[in-house]
Amino acid sequence: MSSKGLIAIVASAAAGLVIALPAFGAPTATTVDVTAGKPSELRFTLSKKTVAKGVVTFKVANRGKLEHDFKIAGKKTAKLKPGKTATLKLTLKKGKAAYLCTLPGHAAGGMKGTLTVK
Ligand SMILES: [Cu+2]
Repeated sequence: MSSKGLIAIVASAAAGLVIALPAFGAPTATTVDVTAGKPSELRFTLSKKTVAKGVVTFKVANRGKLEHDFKIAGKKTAKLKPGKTATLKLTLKKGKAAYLCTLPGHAAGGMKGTLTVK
């Protein structure tokens, strides 16, 4: 075989490896979009009601007119001004994970809920 042919084989094998790598390295990460303040001010809307146990990333967006935060499993975002976003990454265990907004009166007004972790 000519060395040119060998180079072509090695190059195509390398290309195959590059394509295959993302599949190998793909994390089983879960992302949940959390919208605060919409459809009503003291409500959260989560893109998922159930997640797999393990690392979960919450992408929190404040779409309301008041400040809000998002607390779950002992971790919380900073206070978010209207229009601001934050990311909260944590490991969840199997069970029920309660979430809430910690600003005074917000959870009592309905800004809370439960996420099921399977
Ligand atoms: Cu709030």
